[in-house]
Amino acid sequence: MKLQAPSSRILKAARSAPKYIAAAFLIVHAFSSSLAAMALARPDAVPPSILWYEQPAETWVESLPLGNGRMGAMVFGGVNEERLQLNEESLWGGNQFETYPDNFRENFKKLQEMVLSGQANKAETFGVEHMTKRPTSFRSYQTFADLNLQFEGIAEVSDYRRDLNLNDGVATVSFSADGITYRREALISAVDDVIALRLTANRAGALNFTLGLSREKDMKVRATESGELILDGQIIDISAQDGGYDDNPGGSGPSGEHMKFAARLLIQTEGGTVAVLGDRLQVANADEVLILFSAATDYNVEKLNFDRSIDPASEAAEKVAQASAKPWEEIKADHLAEHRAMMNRVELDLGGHDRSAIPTDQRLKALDEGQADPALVVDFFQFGRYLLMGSSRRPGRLPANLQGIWNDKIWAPWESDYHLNINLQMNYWPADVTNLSETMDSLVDWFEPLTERGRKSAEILYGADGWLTYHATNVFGRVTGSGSNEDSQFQNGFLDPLAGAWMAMTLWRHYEFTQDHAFLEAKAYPILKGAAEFLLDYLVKDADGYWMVVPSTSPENQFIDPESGEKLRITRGSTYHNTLVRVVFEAVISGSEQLDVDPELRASLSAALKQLPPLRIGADGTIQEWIEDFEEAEPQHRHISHLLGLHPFATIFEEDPAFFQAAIKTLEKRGFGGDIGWSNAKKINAFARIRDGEQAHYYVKRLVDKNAMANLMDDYSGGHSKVFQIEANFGGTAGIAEMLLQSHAGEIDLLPALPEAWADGSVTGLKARGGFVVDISWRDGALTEAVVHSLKGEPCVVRYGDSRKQVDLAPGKKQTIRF
Ligand code: FUC
Repeated sequence: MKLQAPSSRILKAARSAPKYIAAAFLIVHAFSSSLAAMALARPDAVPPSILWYEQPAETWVESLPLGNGRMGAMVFGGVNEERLQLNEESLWGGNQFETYPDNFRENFKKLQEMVLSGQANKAETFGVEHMTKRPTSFRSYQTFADLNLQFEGIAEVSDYRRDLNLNDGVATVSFSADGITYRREALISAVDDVIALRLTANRAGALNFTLGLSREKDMKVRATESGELILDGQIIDISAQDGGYDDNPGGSGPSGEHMKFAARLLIQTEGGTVAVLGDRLQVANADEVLILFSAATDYNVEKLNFDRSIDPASEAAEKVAQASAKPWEEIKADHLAEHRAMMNRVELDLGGHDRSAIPTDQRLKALDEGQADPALVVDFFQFGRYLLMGSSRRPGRLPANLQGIWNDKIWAPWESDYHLNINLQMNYWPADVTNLSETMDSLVDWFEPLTERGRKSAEILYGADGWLTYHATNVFGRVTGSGSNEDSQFQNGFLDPLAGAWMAMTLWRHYEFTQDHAFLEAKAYPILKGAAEFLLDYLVKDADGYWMVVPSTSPENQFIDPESGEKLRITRGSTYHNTLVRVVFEAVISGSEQLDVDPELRASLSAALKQLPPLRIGADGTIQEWIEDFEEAEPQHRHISHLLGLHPFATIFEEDPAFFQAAIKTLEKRGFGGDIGWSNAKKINAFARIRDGEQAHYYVKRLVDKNAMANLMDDYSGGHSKVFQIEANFGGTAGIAEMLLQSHAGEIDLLPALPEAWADGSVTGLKARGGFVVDISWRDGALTEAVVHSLKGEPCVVRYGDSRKQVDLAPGKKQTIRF
């Protein structure tokens, strides 16, 4: 049996490393920012990534995102009407509740027997009928409000420009009219936790507008003489029977008076006047204006629930009051310093011509018409990093959801929830490799209490130890199966109690990158251990003596049942589930060794590992998705869950050519898979692991060209649906990094999948497992040199093609390597 990364050279070394202490953590972090500063000081630094347009956004998917991890804004840049659509990370409809189907344990046993005795079609019908319960789903993440500025009579506009500087985190709109040049700058500061909008004009007294906050429901707003807008609200959920809207046919939970929320806005002007105009403010003849806004709810992540001891109004008011004591220049300077310190850690140059003088939407169009534009790929890469910072970072305490933090609807597609059968995992693929490790903090803040709730679920539903969570969950920590109706609740939900275990592996990878033993001990290991304990109880021995997941499924894909000819999902021991059991057990074994704890558990897991069903190759030469060589109902299905062992895990690898070749065939057979953004992103990563730069690049182009909308956010379905889903942005960014640097196989692997289109280039600041930061430059498709910076003093092997070099560096030291 092959072990995954824990058996690698990097991690073998890590096992003998001394326990990590908090002081060392601070030193390493200080050091990594000094590395970032070094990278910035390069004389040939590439220009900043700027998305820019010659016209205002007409639709939401053209507007430009700002985010500080807790609040988000989409800036439209209209001339006579400026709109900022606003979000706060925790504002959800609904409340905390679970749906436990009646007699679940009893019925579960019956279901297992049906599956084990080959009655899959009967089992599926039985499950949908007897192991589901209404309400099958939950309510949605909601838009917070709109900030609207209404100007009058600005006409004959020239020199219009709207841009988003990713390196600054500032959106700017500027134009001239009637001899006056107007300028608006918007940012969301993580330092002051406010949204700041600064308006100027180059003629005194030229700023005249009204200003208001609006929301479809559940709030009131009041303007005050001192230039404030006071917004107070509480989400009132009305049941479908009473005429309320419900997006889910299976129901979305109780009605009632739910989350409280509030916002405070303060306007400060130089010159002119501010007056109350109904529920709006009216600014007349001002020279300069600064608008400060902050929003809050009574949500408490530690409780995964409302907390009526929190007063959102005073939280929002306090943030605005504190920021208002600072001049704009200071707010902006503090924001720039904080934002750039994270954003500028990675510089990427993929060669090609400088096309930054062409607006982004025109560059996208030219790309579609066949114009090469590697620099636009760089913008897309950096935009993914920007979005992750904007939606998963302190002061935020929640992970990036299906839309990060940006949603303009009261009921978003898929509730904009946390989806754990690919989406939330993909959100965090770029976190460590693109040097944004602290974006993991907000994920962990939410995930840890979720696993506590999942313990109750494991006990009630299966009488099992440990914890579980299913494929869809929310800010209230939902840990019972969810789906839009009974069918989905069973098929996507209850059939996949391993979705949370997959997510837990994200914490393990974070540990592999950071080598942060304190994190391993306090967070990753206890969570993974709970996942393994659940799995030990959940597995059953089949007639062949294998430990099996029964029932099992492969996310959202169906096979043709050879008995009944029906399309089914229910089976035993899918490759997806078998892979997850394997990697979780291996991680817990490795973690327990490194922490020197739980020898008995380690022994049980090691014994179970030897009796997991083997990976199988089907008659057509592809990796089998199911334990039997079933015919796939949809051979090009968007999910490729049977290749988790290729990526993100490493149980299918080059040195095992039979499975490696089968993985290639599997990818070829899947083909486009409907051109879903995240599926294309997944294929970039998979082909990068195959070391096939051309195929990986093909999917990069597909993603940027077909799936990215005018603002570079991902269109879920091939550029036509205009439904934003964020994970393809994140998966694409991670995939581009994966083409340039890999470290899953115990080595630092340089340029493993470099395509011809990126013949000359460089990247600085990517991270590798084992505690390394790596800079790489290349020319004519060949490595010129790499610089390896060691953060933790672990030994490592650096690979380029088939050549390898051993590198031993003390913490804080670096070495230039040429092959
Ligand atoms: C998974 C995917 C869908 C969609 C949804 C939010 O269920 O299969 O394509 O991305 O998540």
